[in-house]
Amino acid sequence: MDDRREVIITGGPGGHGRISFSDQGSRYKGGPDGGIGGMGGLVIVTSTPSRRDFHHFGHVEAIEGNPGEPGGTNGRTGRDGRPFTIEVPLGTTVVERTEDGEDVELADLLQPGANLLIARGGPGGKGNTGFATSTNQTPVLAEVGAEGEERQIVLELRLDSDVALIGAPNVGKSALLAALSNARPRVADYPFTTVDPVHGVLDLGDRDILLLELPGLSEGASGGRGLGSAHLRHARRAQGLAYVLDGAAGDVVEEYRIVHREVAAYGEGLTDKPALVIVTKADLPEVAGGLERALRAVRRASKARVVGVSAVSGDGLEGLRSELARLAPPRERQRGGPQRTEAPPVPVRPGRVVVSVRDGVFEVSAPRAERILPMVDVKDWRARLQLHAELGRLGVLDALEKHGVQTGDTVRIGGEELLWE
Ligand SMILES: Nc1nc2c(ncn2[C@@H]2O[C@H](COP(=O)(O)OP(=O)(O)OP(=O)(O)O)[C@@H](O)[C@H]2O)c(=O)[nH]1
Ligand SMILES: [Mg+2]
Repeated sequence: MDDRREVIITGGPGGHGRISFSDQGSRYKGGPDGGIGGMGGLVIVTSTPSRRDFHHFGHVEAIEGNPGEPGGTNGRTGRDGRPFTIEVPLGTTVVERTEDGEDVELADLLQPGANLLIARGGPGGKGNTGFATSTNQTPVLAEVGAEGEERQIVLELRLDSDVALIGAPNVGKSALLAALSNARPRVADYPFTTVDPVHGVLDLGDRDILLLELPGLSEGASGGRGLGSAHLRHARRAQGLAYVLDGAAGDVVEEYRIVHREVAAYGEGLTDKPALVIVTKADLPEVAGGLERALRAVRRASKARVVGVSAVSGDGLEGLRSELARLAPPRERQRGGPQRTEAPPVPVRPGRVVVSVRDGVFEVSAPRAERILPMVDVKDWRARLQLHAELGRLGVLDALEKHGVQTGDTVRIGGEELLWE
């Protein structure tokens, strides 16, 4: 099951501003009329029952919103980029990994159509109209659109359930699920038969309980090896945990300890959930004999309620049903219409001008200037002059002079290189 993804999500880039004059026939005649670029498109994550996991992402590791359209002539603003929607299965938790490596939960998408605005698009660039001043009636400068918000995102599917069945491989979880519910999972005499979590509905007469069998946990799984502990994410929405132990495996107390240790190592409060322990395969003669003693020992070790059952003979299943009912009392599920949420705005890079000199090259960080440079026609002396004046207004010249820039030096602003004149 493809139940976890790391993706970089970026809002659409803004459209570029336009350089244009009202009298197209003769260059620079008439007033400037180049419009502003459109806003980049939003990126939205929405949950839908039509998706079961994230396999439809394929190999995608980065998702970018639609770009805004460039500004037009006649002062027309470019069209905004259309919102882009990412579909995820119900039960997806959206987590942002911040720059300092912290994980922040942005939303839990449980309802069909619940959505999260995850990345806003960048604003469009100014057209040359925006550079007109009383002394410059023929501006030939414009800006490129700004980048959209960028976030490093972890999408994690956490399946819904009332009770999660947890245990070592091959202990009889699937056989138990089949005996209790409408589910018909594969039961086989080898470990890791169940590779994906399996749902089953247990009908209590007056209500249903949603059971979820997790694939077998193996010792040391939480150490990152194997898939064992990754599946525990699907226990996070459960009200209670049912530990399934193989009565025929020998030391059931040790078996309980191993599984419980894995659950504790996963963390996230799983061990704070109410728990029930089930010792199964009680039909086997070697189990039946010592069953009462085994149940007592596990009760002492786990401090939980403990039942002995057999999926084969059906012994103890009635009692187990009432224990499960008690473990998962009726609860209010989140209801109502689709929820809409918005991720907090990503802080914008401060507009400050910073110059650093490396290997004789003057590196300039100046967000405003960086957006003008790619649009400059360096073969046009007017454009070069106007750029110079604009760099003065933006404080870039002062900063460069402070660092001792001289004619002939290389200056890098954003991705663009200039020979200083
Ligand atoms: N005698 C007896 N055998 C059982 C019982 N429950 C399960 N088994 C047997 O134990 C083996 C494993 O059963 P499964 O239900 O597949 O075990 P599981 O825990 O789901 O295994 P994985 O999905 O591989 O982790 C099978 O051979 C079953 O027939 C039981 O109550 N009594
Ligand atoms: Mg199984």
